[in-house]
Amino acid sequence: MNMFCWQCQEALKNEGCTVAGVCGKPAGTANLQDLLTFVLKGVAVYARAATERGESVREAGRLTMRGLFATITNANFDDDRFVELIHEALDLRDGLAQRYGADLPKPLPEAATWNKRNPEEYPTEGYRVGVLATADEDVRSLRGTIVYGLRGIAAYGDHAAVLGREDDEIYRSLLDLLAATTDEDKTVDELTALVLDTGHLAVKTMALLDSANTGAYGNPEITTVNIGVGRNPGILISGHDLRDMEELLKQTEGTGVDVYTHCELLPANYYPAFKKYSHFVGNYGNSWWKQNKEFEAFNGAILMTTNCITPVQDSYRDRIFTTGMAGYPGVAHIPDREDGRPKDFTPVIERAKRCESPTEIESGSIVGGFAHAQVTALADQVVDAVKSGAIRRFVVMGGCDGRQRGRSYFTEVAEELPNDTVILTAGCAKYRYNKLNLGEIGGIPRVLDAGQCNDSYSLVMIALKLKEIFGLEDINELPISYDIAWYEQKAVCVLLALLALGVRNIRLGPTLPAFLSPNVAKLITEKFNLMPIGDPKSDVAAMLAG
Ligand code: SF4
Ligand code: SF3
Repeated sequence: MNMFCWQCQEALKNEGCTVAGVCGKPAGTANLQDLLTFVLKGVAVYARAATERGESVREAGRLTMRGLFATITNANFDDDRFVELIHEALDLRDGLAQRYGADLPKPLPEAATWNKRNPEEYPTEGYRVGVLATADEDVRSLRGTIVYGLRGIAAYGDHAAVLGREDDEIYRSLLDLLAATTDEDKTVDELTALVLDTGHLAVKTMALLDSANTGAYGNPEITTVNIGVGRNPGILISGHDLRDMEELLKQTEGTGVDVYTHCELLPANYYPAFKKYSHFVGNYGNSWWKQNKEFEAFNGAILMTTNCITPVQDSYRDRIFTTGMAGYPGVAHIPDREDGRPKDFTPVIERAKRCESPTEIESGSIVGGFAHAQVTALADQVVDAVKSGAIRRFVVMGGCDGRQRGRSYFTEVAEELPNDTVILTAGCAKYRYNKLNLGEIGGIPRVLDAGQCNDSYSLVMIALKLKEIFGLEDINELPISYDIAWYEQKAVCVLLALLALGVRNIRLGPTLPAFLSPNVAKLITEKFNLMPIGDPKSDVAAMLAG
C-alpha cells in the first residue's frame, strides 16, 4: 500500500485508493495531503487555546480553510504547493504553540507535537499520519466524515473570504471541530454529535457564501444561456470562483477574446453583473469528467479556478492555467491577489489571442437562474401550481457528476419522472439531465437550476420558504423528495447540512461513501432513513408515493 484515500465516490472498489488515485492523484500527492491535514489539526489544537482566551483565530482559520480546500478531490495535484502549505502550517502551529502551548493539557495530541524538522522529537517508528492511523473503524469513519465535511466547508468559506466576507465564529467552529478529530477520548456518540455540528456549520457557511455572492454580483435571474460558439478566439473558465470570473471579464473586454464558462461556472451566466459583457458568449461543454475532449475541441486558453481538474493532456497542456487553490504540476499558475489588486490574467489572454476559435460541439441554449430570490419572486405561481395539483412533487437532484456508469441512473430518473413533477438542482449533477427536453408546467421549467454546488443553500432556502408558505411544522411534510448525487467533499458538506436541518429519506448515489463503516452507515440510515439509490423506476414510484 502506497497511500490510502477514500474521500470521494470513486474510491477504488468503493473501499479506498491504495496505489494511486482513480482520480489520477499520485501516492506522493495523497501522502502530502494527509500530512497537510495532520499539521492543520495541530494548528487547530493550539488555536483552541486562543479561542479559550477570547483571542483572534483569524489567521489560523484562513490558513486552515485554504489548506483543507486544496485537499478536496480534483482541486490540486501540485506537490510543491502542498509542501509550501505544510511549511506555512508548521510555522503557524509552532508560533501558536509558543504562545499557548503552556496552557494546554499534557500530553498533547500527536498532531500538535509532531515536527517534521526535528523528526527525532517524535517516535516515528510504525507511525502513520493518514486515515488508517486511527485503528477503530467506527472512530475512523466518524473522524473522516467530519474532516471531509470540513473540507467542503473550507471550500465554501474560502470562496466567501475571497469576496471579503469572513465570520470569526465560523473559523472558531471549523478549528474546534478539526481539533476534536485528534481527541482520543471522544466516544462514538460524541463524534456522532460532532458530525451533526459539522452539518450546522455547513449551513452557516453556505449562508455566508450565498450572501457574499449575491452581495457582490446581484441575485441570479432566469437566463437563457447560449451553448454554441462565436468566431473569436476564446478563454474557457472552469471551477467555481466568481471573483476570477469578474476580473477575467473585465480584463478581456475589448481584446477580441471571448469568454465561455465550463462545468460549474455555467451559473455565472445567471448573474446580472456578468451578463452585461457582450464578449461573454455562454457555456461550452459539460461536466468536469469530459474535459479532455472538450478542452481539446475548445482550441483556446483554459483557466481552472478550483476543482475539478483532471490529469492534463498534451493536446492542451500549453494553453491551460490554474489559479487560486487549483494546481497541477507543470501548468502555469496565475498568482493570488496582492494588496487588494486584481489578479493579472494577461498570460491567459495573450495565450488565447494566438488560438483558433472554438470548435462547435453543441448549439442552442439552456435555461437556468432559479436561485432562491428568483424562485421566491415566482412563489405565487409555484404555490398555485402545487395547490391546483399541476405540480405534484419536487425532486431535489443536486450534487456532483462523475464518471461512474451507474450515474446514468440520474438521467433515467429525470426521464422517468412524470410531467407534473419539477426537478430542483444545483451542482454539476445537472449535466445528466439539463439538456433533455423535459418541458414546462404553466411556464415553470421542469428543471430549475439554482446554480453551482456552492449554491445548494438556495435549495434549502426554497424548501424553507415553501414550508413557511404552506404553514408546515416539519420540512419533511413538504412534497419534496431528495435524490442526491455525490462525488467530492462539498457534496459531503451539503449532505451533512441537510441532515442537520432534519431532512429525512434522502436517496444518495451512485454508492454510499466508502468512509462510512457498517456501524456508522447503519446509524445514519436508521436515524435519517438515508437510502442508497435503487433502480430508477422503483425509486420514482417510491418518491411519488411520498
Ligand atoms: Fe481515490 Fe477519490 Fe481519493 Fe482520488 S480523491 S485518491 S479517486 S478516493
Ligand atoms: Fe462538480 Fe467537481 Fe462536485 Fe461543484 S465540479 S459539484 S464534482
